[in-house]
Amino acid sequence: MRTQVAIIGAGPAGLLLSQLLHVAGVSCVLLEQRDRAYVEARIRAGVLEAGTVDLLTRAGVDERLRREGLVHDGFKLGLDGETFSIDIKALTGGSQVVVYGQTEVTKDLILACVARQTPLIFEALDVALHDVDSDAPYVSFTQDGEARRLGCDFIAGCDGFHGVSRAAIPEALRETYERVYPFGWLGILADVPPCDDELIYSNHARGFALASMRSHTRSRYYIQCGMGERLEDWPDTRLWDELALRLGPEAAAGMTTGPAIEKSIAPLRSFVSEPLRHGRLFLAGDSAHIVPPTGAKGLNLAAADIRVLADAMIGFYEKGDTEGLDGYSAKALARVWKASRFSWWFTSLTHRFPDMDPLARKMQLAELDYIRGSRAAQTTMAENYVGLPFG
Ligand code: FAS
Ligand code: PHB
Repeated sequence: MRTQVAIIGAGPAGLLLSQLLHVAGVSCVLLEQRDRAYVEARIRAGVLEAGTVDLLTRAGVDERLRREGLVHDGFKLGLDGETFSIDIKALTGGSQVVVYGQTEVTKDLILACVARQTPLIFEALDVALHDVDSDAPYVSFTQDGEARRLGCDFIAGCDGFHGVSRAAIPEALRETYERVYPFGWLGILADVPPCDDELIYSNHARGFALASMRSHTRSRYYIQCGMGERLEDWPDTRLWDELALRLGPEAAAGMTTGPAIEKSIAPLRSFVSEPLRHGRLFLAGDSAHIVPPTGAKGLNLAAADIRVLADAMIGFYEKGDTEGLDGYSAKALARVWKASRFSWWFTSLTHRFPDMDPLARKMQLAELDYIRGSRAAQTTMAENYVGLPFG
């Protein structure tokens, strides 16, 4: 087998890259270790920046998103049960975000792959990268028990945090930065109407809580939980009660409870691996960086990487231009670090840290109180939340 771009991983990054390349007439093959049902069942992000919607439009997969996505002009911040709004549309001169689950984005992109006959190989096992620093790289893998080889010009490592691509960059050439947070997020998905028409991020003495949604009839909630907590310690009733406490009486009054259709615990970390390129290998998305989900940046940052990488690869094939490829890592990392900073800051502002002393708690409450009364502070928050302009 041979293609122009071998893409490892059929998450949002790999799938989006494949469709942007398809639209530009560049051939690619996607290698995904899991089966389609597993990939389409993953419950993850819920908020799309306008830049991500633009990319999905360019890839020609925005029809259902525009029909079903919920356009939001703002979100709420809660402080021990009292909430105030951050009017992102007014504060950013018109920018909005769209609430549309990553699960749906993935399904739309896979349907486009099928309709356009983009070679998407599910259950591709034992994927390994070879000769990435030569001009003839290739990927080996196993399909239906058969050893296969995929020759290519470039490899896009879109295989997430636990993938194999990042390790194909020699350790001596890699610099990694990591912070593991002393808590996780326990999330619940339920077919009940949301408690508010906006998302609510709540800092409560008992811990952080987030009220989100997937539609007018499907809600997504999270609470901060301890590192060692187990799902079996959190029956639905206990989780609904805790959410009502942490989100406060107003949100609780609007809350409809119901059986979880999904419940999971995710660890939180900040992670960046530099550089994003080695020879003919380019990393994008979670294979290169992880942010705590507080700022709703993970999926959007993956899309932002792909925007730069797709333009660079298309520029190479259309004009023989290598400038975009040579500048990819630095350009993508500039945005990665700013989004990582915002995600770390928003997490620090809203979560209870086990080692937080009384002064640190007072500082946290003072910062929230300052944001409540400052247009300048709210503008800073809003412009990061909607996604910084592309340089
Ligand atoms: P992904 O991890 O989504 O995709 C990588 C793909 O590569 C997977 O399909 C995997 O099976 C495949 N793969 C891995 N190893 C492979 C191998 N060796 N060979 C072949 N294929 C391989 N972001 C937000 O913005 N908001 C959120 O609320 C949010 N919540 C999250 C909750 C959880 C539990 C997690 C884990 C992440 C969350 N994120 C959130 C971040 C998440 O949405 C990621 O940023 C997003 O999935 C990144 O997309 P990809 O880079 O494509 O990586
Ligand atoms: C979600 O709906 O899953 C979601 C929304 C906003 C966030 C994080 C997660 O900041």
